[in-house]
Amino acid sequence: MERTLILLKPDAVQRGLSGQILSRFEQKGLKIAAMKLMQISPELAAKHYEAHKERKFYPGLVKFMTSSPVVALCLEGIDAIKICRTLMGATFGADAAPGTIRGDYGVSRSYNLVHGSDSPEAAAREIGLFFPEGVVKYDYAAINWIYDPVEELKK
Ligand code: 3AN
Repeated sequence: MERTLILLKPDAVQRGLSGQILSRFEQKGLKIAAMKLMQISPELAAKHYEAHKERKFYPGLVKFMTSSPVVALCLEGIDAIKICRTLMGATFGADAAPGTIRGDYGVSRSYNLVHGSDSPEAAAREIGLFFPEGVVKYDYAAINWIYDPVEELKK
């Protein structure tokens, strides 16, 4: 099982799309391992977007991400990182394919609704930043119907 950090960005929350976007991840078969509505501090934004510090768009990105609350999620599943990024679509709504979250709900080159970790290393780092208290451990009732227990869930 792999974990990933997903953020429903301020535009998703303010446009009332949080539920619909979360549904897409849930319906695909990802388990919610942690979830909270939170205001990102400038300090947390700086840590989260450390890799983009020198980019021209960085100040605008931090301003946007700290302007209003986000829904932070830790999602879990086999290949969760890749699956979530496929569901999200290309970075900008204008380029993202129909059927993806960004393709269906947005057109902007700045407001792109959702963040998803792009590697296992980034996921571990980002989950630690947003959920320092840890994730919630529980048995997911659907798991044996999402995956073949013999072929896919065997240890
Ligand atoms: P993705 O979120 O698809 O992995 P990255 O990693 O290339 O995209 O960029 C990180 C974030 O920085 C994006 N989610 C987007 O919000 C923002 N971003 C990237 N490029 C630009 C840009 N040219 N103008 C404004 N924001 C940008």
